[in-house]
Amino acid sequence: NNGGEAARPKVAVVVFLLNGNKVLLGRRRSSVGRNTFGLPGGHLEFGESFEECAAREVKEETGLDLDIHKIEYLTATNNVHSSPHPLHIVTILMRAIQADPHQNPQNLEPEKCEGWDWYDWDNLPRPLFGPLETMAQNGFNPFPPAPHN
Ligand code: 8DG
Ligand code: MG
Ligand code: MG
Repeated sequence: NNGGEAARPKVAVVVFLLNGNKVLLGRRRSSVGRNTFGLPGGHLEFGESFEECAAREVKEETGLDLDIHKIEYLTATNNVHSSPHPLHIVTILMRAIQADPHQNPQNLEPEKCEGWDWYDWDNLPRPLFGPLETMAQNGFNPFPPAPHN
């Protein structure tokens, strides 16, 4: 399914994993967005909820366990990529926190990622993956509003 007559959009679920004022990012080795910094996440599997997919992909890619009661839907994007091959992907963006904030991310899919690290939202690494750069430029912020006193 590479964009021919019968191609259909795909669904991805990606995760803003928050730790204090930091977010987890890794430099991509996948062909789409190679060398850019992206979020953990991947394709929705048949029968999965967004939350299940978020927890599964984060576990597969980083070894980190999410607090399943604190995985939240934030927004969705609809992106058509033409290179390196045609790809139409609807991406569901979730927010999550770790079950154990002291767990360290592991690079469990090194063929797809150079490694995971925490970055300040106000000092993001560049280049960001295109759809994420667009969101950042549009003023999107994945952090919950500060509680007022
Ligand atoms: P899978 O085989 O594990 O299911 O997929 P993956 O290899 O982990 O897929 P991915 O490229 O990491 O993510 C799937 C798609 O999600 C990707 O092709 C484009 C879309 N996507 C966005 N924004 C982001 C982002 O910030 N990070 C990631 N990883 N994917 C994103 O639209
Ligand atoms: Mg992935
Ligand atoms: Mg994956």
